[in-house]
Amino acid sequence: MARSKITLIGGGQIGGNLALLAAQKELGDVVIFDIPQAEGMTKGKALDISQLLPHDGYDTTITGTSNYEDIKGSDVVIITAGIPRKPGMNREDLLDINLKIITDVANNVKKYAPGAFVIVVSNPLDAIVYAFYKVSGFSKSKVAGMAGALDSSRFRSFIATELNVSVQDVQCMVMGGHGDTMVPIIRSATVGGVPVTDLISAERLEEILNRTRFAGGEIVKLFGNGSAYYAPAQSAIEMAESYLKDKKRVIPCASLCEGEFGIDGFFIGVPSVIGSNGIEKIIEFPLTDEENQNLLKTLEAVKKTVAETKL
Ligand code: A3D
Repeated sequence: MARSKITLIGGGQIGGNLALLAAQKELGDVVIFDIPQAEGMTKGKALDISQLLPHDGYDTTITGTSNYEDIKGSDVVIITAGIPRKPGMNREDLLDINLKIITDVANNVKKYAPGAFVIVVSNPLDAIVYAFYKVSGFSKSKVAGMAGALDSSRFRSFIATELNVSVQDVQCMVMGGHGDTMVPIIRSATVGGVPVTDLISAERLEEILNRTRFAGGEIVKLFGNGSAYYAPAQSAIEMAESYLKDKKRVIPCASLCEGEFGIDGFFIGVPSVIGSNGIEKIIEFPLTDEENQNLLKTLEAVKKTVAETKL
């Protein structure tokens, strides 16, 4: 069987880590694409990663390029092209620049990789994934935004640290937009099957939730020049892997809702089944009144940023 082809549009901090993870998981051959000014960097990263593969015997080819022809026939395209946040910026501050970039990227992905499953990571996520969908004309099942996977894993890591238990046994789902209005579904959070609400006080849980809401900003402040990249890369790879291996994992990601949870025409974080047909299904379930209200709040925030795209 021929190897799959994974294209990374944007070879910066997340892009480089995506290449490493895709290679180490042997998901397929990897192409790192970036603008001509950054072509040397993509080629350098490709060489550097290629040279670590013999240690554990990963068989994959990694190339760097600034020529869109090289992305032809990609099975998966992960987009991180754009600029990240600096201290004092919120995700919405990135809209103008990243919107121009995603328009160019969407036109080229449409031309050279029309059959790919596309995972958008660039911020402001909910608006940029919407813009990609509108400009590319891809079917809704082939476009998803990575956010909920990261927000959920942040929450899971904080809970595991709090209780000194394995992260593997902590489950939780975060819905909604990628931003301060994200909606963690606390009643779905469990530790080894035990509801987290039986293990952690309501006050302490609220503190952990707040830390989750601002976890991206916490890292932006510490870095001083850029945003998180290890965990975002891992989260996007989880989505790509589920698609390429038809795992049908249930991952919270920004999927186009058309009536689900009462939302129509917007990408928003919802539990989604990812298999070889892309976003195969959104798992809908009844929300409590409070969760519903919080989801509506997040929808308002998403609508506002999407309106600014004028698409
Ligand atoms: P960075 O290291 O700056 O990499 C971005 C890369 O995009 C750079 O190498 C640029 O040269 C490249 N680029 C710019 N314009 C184009 C273009 N037209 N075509 C192709 N490549 C281009 O940033 P990063 O990797 O740290 O972050 C990338 C994006 O992900 C930013 O928008 C972040 O805000 C976003 N991000 C999202 C999350 C989510 O959870 C959604 C988390 C962390 C970062």
